[in-house]
Amino acid sequence: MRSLPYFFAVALFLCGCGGDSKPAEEPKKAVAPPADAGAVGSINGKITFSGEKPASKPLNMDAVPSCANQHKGPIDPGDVVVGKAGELKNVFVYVKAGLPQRQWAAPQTAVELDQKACIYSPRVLGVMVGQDLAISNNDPAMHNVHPLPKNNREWNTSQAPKGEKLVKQFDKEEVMITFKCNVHPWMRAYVGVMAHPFFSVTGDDGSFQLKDLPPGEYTLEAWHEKLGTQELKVTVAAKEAKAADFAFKR
Ligand SMILES: [Cu+2]
Repeated sequence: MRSLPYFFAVALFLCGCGGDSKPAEEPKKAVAPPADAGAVGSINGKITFSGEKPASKPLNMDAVPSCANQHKGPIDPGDVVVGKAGELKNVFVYVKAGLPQRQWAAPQTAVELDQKACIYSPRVLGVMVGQDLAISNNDPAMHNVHPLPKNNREWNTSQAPKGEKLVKQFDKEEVMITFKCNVHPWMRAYVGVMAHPFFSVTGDDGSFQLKDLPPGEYTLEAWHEKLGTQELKVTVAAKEAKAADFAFKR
């Protein structure tokens, strides 16, 4: 038996009625069908750094005791974080080219960005176009969250100590949007906005993973705030787990 919604849909289609005439919606790209679990592959890699680490000074929060009091000793700016074996943290890795022309649905869950001890955490993160970015202030200090996009709308919003979360979205792709805070000049975060879900940020071990990729020939880009960008061409076959490593040098 046909369901009631089916009949309504047919009736709407036949008469073309739907209330007041609205401007025609822009044609949308087809939504990607659910990935065929048997055909997708993945790219797994490690990002390393070798050479002389770019100089960076400890952060000076002396002017703001409520920030400084939350730290002991020199405050690492966190801009170039390299492990013992050269593992490079906070690299944003994403598929730059090669994906089929589809619209990829953004997750319903928010990506979290925290401000703690007057530092953005995480420092580097990715979010999909239209996905919620939920920004918290866990400090006893007022912050003013201020992204500096080139391709999206700029805004800045004050956030009271331990205040309500700010929930924001970006509507265009952009690699990367720098976030600053109008109150604390040292604060930085970098947000990559992607129209697809194939991106990753390296952690302490320098590794990244891009999962559930349709088979294809891809150009990956690895972005680092101080060390620049690198590209790599990678071909992924069905069910293949491909290795792709980046090596930053100085
Ligand atoms: Cu701040």
